[in-house]
Amino acid sequence: MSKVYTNYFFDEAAYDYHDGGYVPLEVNAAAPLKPLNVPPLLKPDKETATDVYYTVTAQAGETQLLPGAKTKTWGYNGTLLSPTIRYQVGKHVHVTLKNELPELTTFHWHGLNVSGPIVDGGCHAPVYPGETKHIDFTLDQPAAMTWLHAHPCPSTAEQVWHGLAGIVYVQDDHEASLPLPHNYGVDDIPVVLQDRLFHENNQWDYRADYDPDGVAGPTAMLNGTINPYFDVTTQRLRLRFLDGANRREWRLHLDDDHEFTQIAGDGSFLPEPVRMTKLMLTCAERAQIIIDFADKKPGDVVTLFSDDVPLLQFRIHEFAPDSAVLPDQLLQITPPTVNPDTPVRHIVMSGMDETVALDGKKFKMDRIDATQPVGQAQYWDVTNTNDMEGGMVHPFHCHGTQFLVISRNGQAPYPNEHGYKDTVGVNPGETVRLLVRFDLPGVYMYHCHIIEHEDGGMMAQIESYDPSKPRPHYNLMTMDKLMMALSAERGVPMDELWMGGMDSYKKMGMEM
Ligand SMILES: [Cu+2]
Repeated sequence: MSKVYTNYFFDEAAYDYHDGGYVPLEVNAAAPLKPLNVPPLLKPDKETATDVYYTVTAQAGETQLLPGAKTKTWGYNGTLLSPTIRYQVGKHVHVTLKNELPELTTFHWHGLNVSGPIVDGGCHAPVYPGETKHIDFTLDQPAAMTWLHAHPCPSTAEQVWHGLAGIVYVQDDHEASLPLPHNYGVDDIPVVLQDRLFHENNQWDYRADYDPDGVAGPTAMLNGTINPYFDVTTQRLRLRFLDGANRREWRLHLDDDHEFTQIAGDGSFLPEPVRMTKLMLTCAERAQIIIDFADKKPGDVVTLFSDDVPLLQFRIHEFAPDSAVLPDQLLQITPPTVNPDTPVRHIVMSGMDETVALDGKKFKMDRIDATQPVGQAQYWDVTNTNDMEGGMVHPFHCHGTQFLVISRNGQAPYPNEHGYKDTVGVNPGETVRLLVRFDLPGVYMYHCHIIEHEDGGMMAQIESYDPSKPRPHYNLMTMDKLMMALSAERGVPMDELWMGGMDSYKKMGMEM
Protein backbone atom coordinates (compact mmCIF):
# COMPACT_ATOMS: atom_id res chain seq x y z
CA MET A 1 0.00 0.00 0.00
CA SER A 2 2.20 2.76 -1.26
CA LYS A 3 0.15 5.02 -3.49
CA VAL A 4 -1.77 7.89 -1.89
CA TYR A 5 -4.94 8.77 -3.83
CA THR A 6 -5.75 12.47 -3.94
CA ASN A 7 -9.03 12.64 -5.88
CA TYR A 8 -12.69 11.82 -5.26
CA PHE A 9 -12.89 9.28 -8.11
CA PHE A 10 -16.44 10.25 -9.19
CA ASP A 11 -17.11 12.48 -12.24
CA GLU A 12 -16.89 16.08 -11.07
CA ALA A 13 -19.42 17.27 -13.69
CA ALA A 14 -22.11 15.23 -11.89
CA TYR A 15 -21.45 16.47 -8.33
CA ASP A 16 -24.50 17.72 -6.46
CA TYR A 17 -23.21 21.32 -6.31
CA HIS A 18 -23.94 21.66 -10.04
CA ASP A 19 -27.69 21.06 -9.48
CA GLY A 20 -30.02 24.01 -9.98
CA GLY A 21 -31.63 23.28 -6.60
CA TYR A 22 -28.35 22.74 -4.75
CA VAL A 23 -28.37 23.94 -1.14
CA PRO A 24 -24.81 24.95 -0.17
CA LEU A 25 -23.58 24.00 3.28
CA GLU A 26 -22.96 26.93 5.63
CA VAL A 27 -21.61 27.12 9.14
CA ASN A 28 -24.57 27.79 11.43
CA ALA A 29 -23.41 30.82 13.41
CA ALA A 30 -26.28 30.45 15.91
CA ALA A 31 -24.79 27.31 17.44
CA PRO A 32 -21.72 27.31 19.69
CA LEU A 33 -19.12 24.56 19.31
CA LYS A 34 -20.21 21.42 21.15
CA PRO A 35 -18.63 18.02 21.80
CA LEU A 36 -19.60 15.54 19.08
CA ASN A 37 -22.48 13.43 20.30
CA VAL A 38 -21.44 9.77 20.30
CA PRO A 39 -24.54 7.60 20.46
CA PRO A 40 -24.62 5.34 23.54
CA LEU A 41 -24.49 1.59 22.96
CA LEU A 42 -27.86 -0.14 23.04
CA LYS A 43 -27.94 -2.55 25.97
CA PRO A 44 -29.52 -5.95 25.39
CA ASP A 45 -32.69 -6.76 27.33
CA LYS A 46 -31.26 -10.21 27.92
CA GLU A 47 -28.29 -12.23 26.70
CA THR A 48 -27.34 -15.90 26.86
CA ALA A 49 -24.40 -17.77 25.33
CA THR A 50 -26.35 -18.25 22.09
CA ASP A 51 -29.09 -15.59 21.99
CA VAL A 52 -29.43 -11.86 22.53
CA TYR A 53 -32.59 -9.76 22.88
CA TYR A 54 -33.05 -6.08 22.09
CA THR A 55 -35.95 -3.62 22.00
CA VAL A 56 -36.03 -0.80 19.47
CA THR A 57 -38.76 1.81 19.94
CA ALA A 58 -39.59 4.46 17.35
CA GLN A 59 -40.74 7.56 19.16
CA ALA A 60 -41.34 11.29 18.80
CA GLY A 61 -39.75 13.93 20.99
CA GLU A 62 -37.83 17.18 21.12
CA THR A 63 -34.09 17.68 20.85
CA GLN A 64 -31.91 20.66 21.80
CA LEU A 65 -30.01 21.23 18.54
CA LEU A 66 -29.68 25.02 18.48
CA PRO A 67 -29.83 27.57 21.29
CA GLY A 68 -33.46 28.48 22.06
CA ALA A 69 -36.40 26.28 21.19
CA LYS A 70 -35.95 22.54 20.98
CA THR A 71 -36.57 20.92 17.58
CA LYS A 72 -39.39 18.38 17.15
CA THR A 73 -37.63 15.19 16.10
CA TRP A 74 -38.10 11.43 15.84
CA GLY A 75 -35.73 8.75 17.00
CA TYR A 76 -35.20 5.20 18.18
CA ASN A 77 -35.05 4.74 21.99
CA GLY A 78 -34.54 8.48 22.22
CA THR A 79 -35.64 11.69 20.57
CA LEU A 80 -33.22 11.69 17.59
CA LEU A 81 -31.33 8.98 15.69
CA SER A 82 -30.58 5.89 17.79
CA PRO A 83 -28.24 4.26 20.26
CA THR A 84 -25.62 2.21 18.40
CA ILE A 85 -26.58 -1.45 18.06
CA ARG A 86 -23.84 -4.11 17.93
CA TYR A 87 -24.69 -7.53 16.46
CA GLN A 88 -22.26 -10.41 16.77
CA VAL A 89 -22.07 -12.73 13.76
CA GLY A 90 -23.39 -16.21 14.60
CA LYS A 91 -25.46 -15.10 17.57
CA HIS A 92 -29.24 -15.52 17.37
CA VAL A 93 -30.68 -12.02 17.57
CA HIS A 94 -34.24 -11.24 18.72
CA VAL A 95 -35.52 -7.71 18.26
CA THR A 96 -38.76 -6.29 19.62
CA LEU A 97 -39.92 -3.46 17.35
CA LYS A 98 -42.21 -0.94 18.99
CA ASN A 99 -43.93 1.97 17.32
CA GLU A 100 -44.83 4.86 19.62
CA LEU A 101 -45.04 7.34 16.74
CA PRO A 102 -48.35 8.86 15.66
CA GLU A 103 -48.13 6.98 12.32
CA LEU A 104 -46.96 3.69 10.84
CA THR A 105 -43.29 3.07 10.25
CA THR A 106 -40.99 0.21 9.29
CA PHE A 107 -37.58 -0.84 10.64
CA HIS A 108 -35.23 -1.50 7.71
CA TRP A 109 -31.82 -3.09 8.38
CA HIS A 110 -29.79 -1.52 5.58
CA GLY A 111 -26.82 -3.79 4.84
CA LEU A 112 -27.86 -6.84 6.87
CA ASN A 113 -28.25 -10.10 4.98
CA VAL A 114 -31.59 -10.92 6.55
CA SER A 115 -34.68 -12.30 4.83
CA GLY A 116 -37.08 -10.05 2.97
CA PRO A 117 -39.61 -8.65 2.95
CA ILE A 118 -40.51 -8.83 6.66
CA VAL A 119 -37.30 -9.12 8.73
CA ASP A 120 -35.59 -6.78 6.23
CA GLY A 121 -38.14 -4.17 7.24
CA GLY A 122 -38.88 -2.50 3.91
CA CYS A 123 -42.30 -1.18 2.89
CA HIS A 124 -44.01 -4.57 3.36
CA ALA A 125 -43.37 -4.71 7.09
CA PRO A 126 -45.38 -1.85 8.64
CA VAL A 127 -45.57 -1.55 12.40
CA TYR A 128 -48.68 0.49 13.17
CA PRO A 129 -48.86 3.08 15.96
CA GLY A 130 -49.02 1.42 19.36
CA GLU A 131 -48.06 -1.93 17.87
CA THR A 132 -45.18 -4.24 18.84
CA LYS A 133 -43.64 -6.82 16.51
CA HIS A 134 -40.84 -9.35 16.89
CA ILE A 135 -38.17 -10.39 14.43
CA ASP A 136 -35.23 -12.74 14.84
CA PHE A 137 -32.23 -13.67 12.69
CA THR A 138 -28.67 -14.95 12.82
CA LEU A 139 -26.07 -13.04 10.84
CA ASP A 140 -23.54 -14.73 8.58
CA GLN A 141 -21.66 -11.89 6.89
CA PRO A 142 -18.38 -10.00 7.33
CA ALA A 143 -17.87 -7.37 10.02
CA ALA A 144 -19.15 -3.98 8.85
CA MET A 145 -20.98 -0.85 9.84
CA THR A 146 -24.56 -1.03 8.61
CA TRP A 147 -27.58 1.02 9.60
CA LEU A 148 -31.22 1.05 10.56
CA HIS A 149 -33.74 3.43 9.02
CA ALA A 150 -37.45 3.80 8.40
CA HIS A 151 -38.64 2.62 4.97
CA PRO A 152 -42.43 3.10 4.53
CA CYS A 153 -42.56 3.95 0.81
CA PRO A 154 -43.28 6.60 -0.34
CA SER A 155 -42.76 8.31 3.01
CA THR A 156 -39.27 6.98 3.68
CA ALA A 157 -37.57 10.31 3.00
CA GLU A 158 -39.78 12.26 5.39
CA GLN A 159 -39.39 9.73 8.22
CA VAL A 160 -35.61 9.61 7.84
CA TRP A 161 -35.61 13.42 7.75
CA HIS A 162 -37.50 13.41 11.08
CA GLY A 163 -34.58 11.43 12.53
CA LEU A 164 -35.33 7.73 12.12
CA ALA A 165 -31.81 6.44 11.43
CA GLY A 166 -29.25 4.63 13.55
CA ILE A 167 -25.90 2.89 13.44
CA VAL A 168 -25.60 -0.91 13.49
CA TYR A 169 -22.23 -2.61 13.86
CA VAL A 170 -21.75 -6.17 12.65
CA GLN A 171 -18.85 -7.71 14.58
CA ASP A 172 -16.90 -10.92 14.12
CA ASP A 173 -13.77 -12.63 15.47
CA HIS A 174 -11.68 -11.65 12.46
CA GLU A 175 -12.29 -7.97 13.13
CA ALA A 176 -11.45 -8.42 16.81
CA SER A 177 -8.10 -9.97 15.82
CA LEU A 178 -7.01 -7.00 13.67
CA PRO A 179 -4.74 -4.27 15.14
CA LEU A 180 -7.44 -1.56 14.86
CA PRO A 181 -8.86 1.00 17.25
CA HIS A 182 -11.69 -0.88 19.01
CA ASN A 183 -12.57 1.31 21.97
CA TYR A 184 -16.09 2.58 21.23
CA GLY A 185 -16.50 6.28 21.93
CA VAL A 186 -12.77 6.79 22.49
CA ASP A 187 -11.01 5.78 19.26
CA ASP A 188 -13.84 4.01 17.38
CA ILE A 189 -16.45 6.62 16.51
CA PRO A 190 -19.47 6.36 14.20
CA VAL A 191 -20.27 9.62 12.39
CA VAL A 192 -23.70 10.06 10.78
CA LEU A 193 -23.50 12.86 8.21
CA GLN A 194 -26.80 14.70 7.69
CA ASP A 195 -28.00 18.19 6.81
CA ARG A 196 -31.07 20.16 7.78
CA LEU A 197 -32.74 23.53 7.27
CA PHE A 198 -33.95 25.14 10.51
CA HIS A 199 -37.13 27.18 10.07
CA GLU A 200 -38.81 29.54 12.51
CA ASN A 201 -38.50 28.49 16.15
CA ASN A 202 -35.73 26.01 15.23
CA GLN A 203 -38.19 23.61 13.57
CA TRP A 204 -37.75 21.34 10.55
CA ASP A 205 -40.39 21.51 7.80
CA TYR A 206 -40.02 18.66 5.34
CA ARG A 207 -42.88 19.73 3.10
CA ALA A 208 -41.62 23.31 2.85
CA ASP A 209 -38.16 22.03 1.88
CA TYR A 210 -39.44 19.36 -0.52
CA ASP A 211 -37.48 18.85 -3.73
CA PRO A 212 -38.17 15.77 -5.88
CA ASP A 213 -34.43 15.50 -6.54
CA GLY A 214 -33.76 15.22 -2.82
CA VAL A 215 -34.23 17.41 0.22
CA ALA A 216 -31.17 19.19 1.60
CA GLY A 217 -30.43 21.84 4.19
CA PRO A 218 -27.55 24.26 4.74
CA THR A 219 -26.64 23.12 8.27
CA ALA A 220 -24.48 20.05 8.69
CA MET A 221 -25.56 17.76 11.53
CA LEU A 222 -23.14 15.06 12.71
CA ASN A 223 -24.67 12.46 15.04
CA GLY A 224 -27.30 15.10 15.74
CA THR A 225 -24.65 17.70 16.72
CA ILE A 226 -24.40 21.13 15.11
CA ASN A 227 -20.82 22.53 15.03
CA PRO A 228 -19.13 19.59 16.77
CA TYR A 229 -15.59 19.05 18.01
CA PHE A 230 -14.00 15.82 19.20
CA ASP A 231 -11.28 15.44 21.85
CA VAL A 232 -8.59 13.16 20.44
CA THR A 233 -6.81 11.16 23.18
CA THR A 234 -5.25 8.41 21.05
CA GLN A 235 -2.70 8.54 18.25
CA ARG A 236 -4.96 6.67 15.85
CA LEU A 237 -8.64 7.44 15.44
CA ARG A 238 -11.08 5.18 13.59
CA LEU A 239 -14.05 7.03 12.12
CA ARG A 240 -16.99 5.18 10.66
CA PHE A 241 -18.84 7.54 8.33
CA LEU A 242 -22.40 7.07 7.13
CA ASP A 243 -23.90 9.36 4.52
CA GLY A 244 -27.26 9.50 6.28
CA ALA A 245 -28.45 12.51 4.28
CA ASN A 246 -31.50 12.31 2.02
CA ARG A 247 -29.63 13.76 -0.94
CA ARG A 248 -26.28 15.34 -0.09
CA GLU A 249 -22.93 13.98 -1.23
CA TRP A 250 -20.07 14.47 1.21
CA ARG A 251 -16.59 15.22 -0.10
CA LEU A 252 -14.44 14.75 2.96
CA HIS A 253 -10.90 15.94 3.50
CA LEU A 254 -8.73 17.23 6.35
CA ASP A 255 -6.65 20.38 6.86
CA ASP A 256 -3.54 20.51 4.72
CA ASP A 257 -4.66 17.39 2.89
CA HIS A 258 -3.64 15.32 5.90
CA GLU A 259 -3.54 11.70 4.78
CA PHE A 260 -5.86 8.99 6.12
CA THR A 261 -6.42 5.33 5.36
CA GLN A 262 -9.71 3.77 4.34
CA ILE A 263 -10.07 0.29 5.81
CA ALA A 264 -13.71 -0.58 5.15
CA GLY A 265 -16.65 0.27 2.90
CA ASP A 266 -20.35 -0.53 3.25
CA GLY A 267 -20.37 -4.24 3.92
CA SER A 268 -16.86 -5.36 4.87
CA PHE A 269 -13.25 -4.43 5.24
CA LEU A 270 -11.44 -3.59 2.03
CA PRO A 271 -9.11 -6.39 0.96
CA GLU A 272 -6.23 -3.92 1.38
CA PRO A 273 -6.08 -0.57 3.16
CA VAL A 274 -6.19 2.43 0.80
CA ARG A 275 -4.26 5.62 1.58
CA MET A 276 -6.00 8.79 0.49
CA THR A 277 -6.55 12.49 1.14
CA LYS A 278 -10.10 12.75 -0.24
CA LEU A 279 -13.19 10.63 0.22
CA MET A 280 -16.58 11.05 -1.42
CA LEU A 281 -19.70 9.38 -0.06
CA THR A 282 -23.02 9.18 -1.87
CA CYS A 283 -26.27 8.66 0.04
CA ALA A 284 -26.31 5.56 2.29
CA GLU A 285 -22.66 4.69 1.61
CA ARG A 286 -20.32 4.04 4.53
CA ALA A 287 -16.56 4.25 4.86
CA GLN A 288 -14.30 3.51 7.79
CA ILE A 289 -11.06 5.45 7.93
CA ILE A 290 -8.11 5.65 10.29
CA ILE A 291 -6.41 8.99 10.91
CA ASP A 292 -2.93 8.82 12.40
CA PHE A 293 -2.16 11.97 14.42
CA ALA A 294 1.50 10.97 15.06
CA ASP A 295 2.67 14.29 13.58
CA LYS A 296 0.39 16.35 15.86
CA LYS A 297 0.96 17.64 19.38
CA PRO A 298 -1.37 18.62 22.23
CA GLY A 299 -3.18 21.84 21.42
CA ASP A 300 -3.23 21.23 17.67
CA VAL A 301 -6.57 21.26 15.88
CA VAL A 302 -7.30 19.32 12.70
CA THR A 303 -10.51 20.09 10.85
CA LEU A 304 -12.66 17.81 8.72
CA PHE A 305 -14.28 19.52 5.74
CA SER A 306 -16.86 18.71 3.11
CA ASP A 307 -15.85 20.70 0.03
CA ASP A 308 -14.76 23.97 1.68
CA VAL A 309 -17.10 23.90 4.69
CA PRO A 310 -15.74 22.83 8.10
CA LEU A 311 -17.71 19.95 9.66
CA LEU A 312 -15.82 18.75 12.70
CA GLN A 313 -12.76 19.84 14.71
CA PHE A 314 -10.37 17.30 16.14
CA ARG A 315 -8.73 18.79 19.26
CA ILE A 316 -5.49 16.95 19.91
CA HIS A 317 -4.61 16.04 23.50
CA GLU A 318 -1.79 13.97 25.05
CA PHE A 319 -1.75 10.45 23.69
CA ALA A 320 0.42 7.39 24.19
CA PRO A 321 2.55 6.45 21.18
CA ASP A 322 0.91 3.75 19.05
CA SER A 323 3.21 1.66 16.90
CA ALA A 324 0.54 -0.69 15.52
CA VAL A 325 0.90 -1.30 11.80
CA LEU A 326 -2.06 -2.15 9.60
CA PRO A 327 -1.68 -5.49 7.84
CA ASP A 328 -1.33 -5.34 4.06
CA GLN A 329 -4.35 -7.61 3.79
CA LEU A 330 -7.45 -6.89 5.86
CA LEU A 331 -9.85 -9.36 4.30
CA GLN A 332 -9.63 -12.20 1.84
CA ILE A 333 -12.49 -12.10 -0.66
CA THR A 334 -13.24 -15.03 -2.93
CA PRO A 335 -15.83 -13.90 -5.48
CA PRO A 336 -18.58 -16.47 -6.11
CA THR A 337 -18.35 -18.17 -9.52
CA VAL A 338 -20.96 -17.31 -12.11
CA ASN A 339 -22.47 -20.07 -14.19
CA PRO A 340 -21.66 -19.11 -17.83
CA ASP A 341 -25.29 -19.82 -18.82
CA THR A 342 -26.58 -17.19 -16.41
CA PRO A 343 -27.64 -14.07 -18.31
CA VAL A 344 -26.50 -10.62 -17.22
CA ARG A 345 -29.29 -8.66 -15.58
CA HIS A 346 -29.66 -5.13 -16.98
CA ILE A 347 -30.99 -2.37 -14.75
CA VAL A 348 -31.58 1.20 -15.89
CA MET A 349 -31.85 4.22 -13.61
CA SER A 350 -33.27 7.11 -15.60
CA GLY A 351 -34.65 10.59 -15.17
CA MET A 352 -34.41 13.44 -12.71
CA ASP A 353 -37.00 15.20 -10.56
CA GLU A 354 -40.47 13.67 -11.05
CA THR A 355 -39.47 11.63 -14.12
CA VAL A 356 -37.21 9.24 -12.18
CA ALA A 357 -37.78 5.58 -13.02
CA LEU A 358 -36.16 2.20 -12.78
CA ASP A 359 -36.26 0.13 -15.98
CA GLY A 360 -38.69 2.71 -17.37
CA LYS A 361 -41.24 2.10 -14.62
CA LYS A 362 -42.10 3.54 -11.28
CA PHE A 363 -42.18 1.31 -8.20
CA LYS A 364 -45.36 -0.58 -7.36
CA MET A 365 -45.45 -2.29 -3.99
CA ASP A 366 -47.43 -5.35 -5.06
CA ARG A 367 -45.49 -6.01 -8.31
CA ILE A 368 -42.44 -8.27 -8.30
CA ASP A 369 -40.18 -7.10 -11.12
CA ALA A 370 -37.54 -9.82 -11.29
CA THR A 371 -36.49 -13.19 -9.88
CA GLN A 372 -33.16 -14.81 -9.10
CA PRO A 373 -32.40 -18.29 -7.73
CA VAL A 374 -31.18 -18.16 -4.15
CA GLY A 375 -27.45 -18.83 -3.69
CA GLN A 376 -26.70 -18.23 -7.38
CA ALA A 377 -24.38 -15.36 -8.32
CA GLN A 378 -25.36 -13.16 -11.24
CA TYR A 379 -23.85 -10.10 -12.91
CA TRP A 380 -26.03 -7.00 -12.71
CA ASP A 381 -25.20 -4.17 -15.12
CA VAL A 382 -26.62 -1.02 -13.57
CA THR A 383 -26.80 1.92 -15.96
CA ASN A 384 -27.46 5.59 -15.22
CA THR A 385 -28.83 7.13 -18.42
CA ASN A 386 -28.59 10.75 -17.22
CA ASP A 387 -26.48 13.04 -19.38
CA MET A 388 -23.20 14.14 -17.89
CA GLU A 389 -24.36 17.69 -18.63
CA GLY A 390 -26.96 18.34 -15.92
CA GLY A 391 -27.12 14.73 -14.76
CA MET A 392 -26.41 13.33 -11.33
CA VAL A 393 -24.80 10.40 -9.55
CA HIS A 394 -27.53 7.94 -8.52
CA PRO A 395 -26.49 5.72 -5.59
CA PHE A 396 -27.81 2.22 -6.38
CA HIS A 397 -28.77 0.10 -3.35
CA CYS A 398 -30.05 -3.46 -3.07
CA HIS A 399 -31.64 -4.96 0.05
CA GLY A 400 -30.70 -8.31 1.53
CA THR A 401 -27.27 -8.74 -0.04
CA GLN A 402 -23.70 -7.50 -0.09
CA PHE A 403 -22.41 -7.35 -3.66
CA LEU A 404 -19.03 -6.91 -5.31
CA VAL A 405 -18.30 -4.07 -7.74
CA ILE A 406 -16.73 -5.70 -10.79
CA SER A 407 -16.24 -2.81 -13.20
CA ARG A 408 -17.22 0.72 -14.24
CA ASN A 409 -17.80 1.02 -17.98
CA GLY A 410 -15.57 -2.02 -18.34
CA GLN A 411 -12.72 -0.42 -16.36
CA ALA A 412 -11.51 -1.33 -12.88
CA PRO A 413 -13.70 -0.09 -10.01
CA TYR A 414 -12.42 2.70 -7.78
CA PRO A 415 -9.54 1.65 -5.48
CA ASN A 416 -11.75 1.95 -2.37
CA GLU A 417 -14.64 -0.22 -3.60
CA HIS A 418 -13.01 -3.65 -3.67
CA GLY A 419 -14.80 -4.83 -0.52
CA TYR A 420 -18.44 -5.90 -0.18
CA LYS A 421 -20.90 -3.10 -0.76
CA ASP A 422 -24.65 -2.57 -0.74
CA THR A 423 -24.72 0.92 -2.24
CA VAL A 424 -22.74 2.17 -5.23
CA GLY A 425 -22.75 5.59 -6.87
CA VAL A 426 -23.32 5.36 -10.63
CA ASN A 427 -22.12 8.31 -12.71
CA PRO A 428 -24.22 9.70 -15.60
CA GLY A 429 -23.69 7.66 -18.74
CA GLU A 430 -22.04 4.89 -16.77
CA THR A 431 -22.71 1.17 -16.40
CA VAL A 432 -21.47 -0.41 -13.18
CA ARG A 433 -21.21 -4.20 -13.19
CA LEU A 434 -22.05 -5.84 -9.87
CA LEU A 435 -21.83 -9.45 -8.76
CA VAL A 436 -24.97 -10.17 -6.77
CA ARG A 437 -26.02 -13.24 -4.81
CA PHE A 438 -28.89 -13.65 -2.36
CA ASP A 439 -28.23 -16.11 0.44
CA LEU A 440 -31.83 -16.16 1.66
CA PRO A 441 -35.11 -16.48 -0.25
CA GLY A 442 -37.39 -13.47 -0.08
CA VAL A 443 -38.53 -10.25 -1.72
CA TYR A 444 -35.95 -7.46 -1.81
CA MET A 445 -36.17 -3.89 -3.02
CA TYR A 446 -33.47 -2.25 -5.12
CA HIS A 447 -33.42 1.46 -5.76
CA CYS A 448 -31.68 4.79 -5.92
CA HIS A 449 -30.79 5.90 -2.37
CA ILE A 450 -31.42 9.57 -2.96
CA ILE A 451 -34.39 8.97 -0.75
CA GLU A 452 -36.78 11.28 -2.64
CA HIS A 453 -35.91 9.33 -5.80
CA GLU A 454 -36.88 6.00 -4.26
CA ASP A 455 -40.09 7.53 -2.90
CA GLY A 456 -40.64 9.03 -6.37
CA GLY A 457 -40.55 5.56 -7.90
CA MET A 458 -36.90 4.89 -8.86
CA MET A 459 -37.23 1.46 -7.28
CA ALA A 460 -38.15 -2.13 -8.07
CA GLN A 461 -38.17 -5.46 -6.27
CA ILE A 462 -36.76 -8.89 -6.88
CA GLU A 463 -37.77 -12.28 -5.52
CA SER A 464 -34.95 -14.61 -4.59
CA TYR A 465 -36.37 -18.15 -4.72
CA ASP A 466 -35.34 -21.71 -4.05
CA PRO A 467 -35.86 -23.62 -7.36
CA SER A 468 -36.25 -26.92 -5.48
CA LYS A 469 -39.29 -25.73 -3.54
CA PRO A 470 -42.74 -24.41 -4.45
CA ARG A 471 -42.74 -20.61 -4.67
CA PRO A 472 -44.04 -19.12 -1.41
CA HIS A 473 -46.82 -16.56 -1.36
CA TYR A 474 -45.66 -13.18 -0.07
CA ASN A 475 -48.20 -10.90 1.50
CA LEU A 476 -47.17 -7.63 -0.11
CA MET A 477 -48.30 -4.20 0.99
CA THR A 478 -50.48 -2.15 -1.36
CA MET A 479 -50.78 1.58 -1.85
CA ASP A 480 -54.50 1.50 -0.89
CA LYS A 481 -53.74 -0.22 2.40
CA LEU A 482 -50.94 2.23 3.20
CA MET A 483 -53.02 5.28 2.31
CA MET A 484 -56.04 4.14 4.31
CA ALA A 485 -53.84 3.60 7.36
CA LEU A 486 -52.04 6.94 7.04
CA SER A 487 -55.26 8.80 6.35
CA ALA A 488 -56.77 7.43 9.58
CA GLU A 489 -53.57 8.01 11.59
CA ARG A 490 -53.19 11.60 10.43
CA GLY A 491 -56.93 12.31 10.58
CA VAL A 492 -57.06 13.66 7.02
CA PRO A 493 -59.23 12.46 4.12
CA MET A 494 -57.47 10.23 1.55
CA ASP A 495 -57.54 12.95 -1.09
CA GLU A 496 -55.73 15.40 1.21
CA LEU A 497 -53.03 12.94 2.21
CA TRP A 498 -49.56 14.15 1.26
CA MET A 499 -46.40 12.09 0.96
CA GLY A 500 -43.38 13.44 -0.86
CA GLY A 501 -43.07 10.72 -3.47
CA MET A 502 -46.76 10.95 -4.45
CA ASP A 503 -46.13 14.15 -6.38
CA SER A 504 -43.76 12.33 -8.71
CA TYR A 505 -46.40 9.73 -9.59
CA LYS A 506 -49.18 12.32 -9.97
CA LYS A 507 -47.15 14.63 -12.19
CA MET A 508 -46.29 11.69 -14.44
CA GLY A 509 -49.94 10.53 -14.43
CA MET A 510 -48.96 7.19 -12.95
CA GLU A 511 -50.64 5.00 -10.37
CA MET A 512 -48.73 4.16 -7.24
CU1 LIG B 1 -31.39 8.90 -7.91
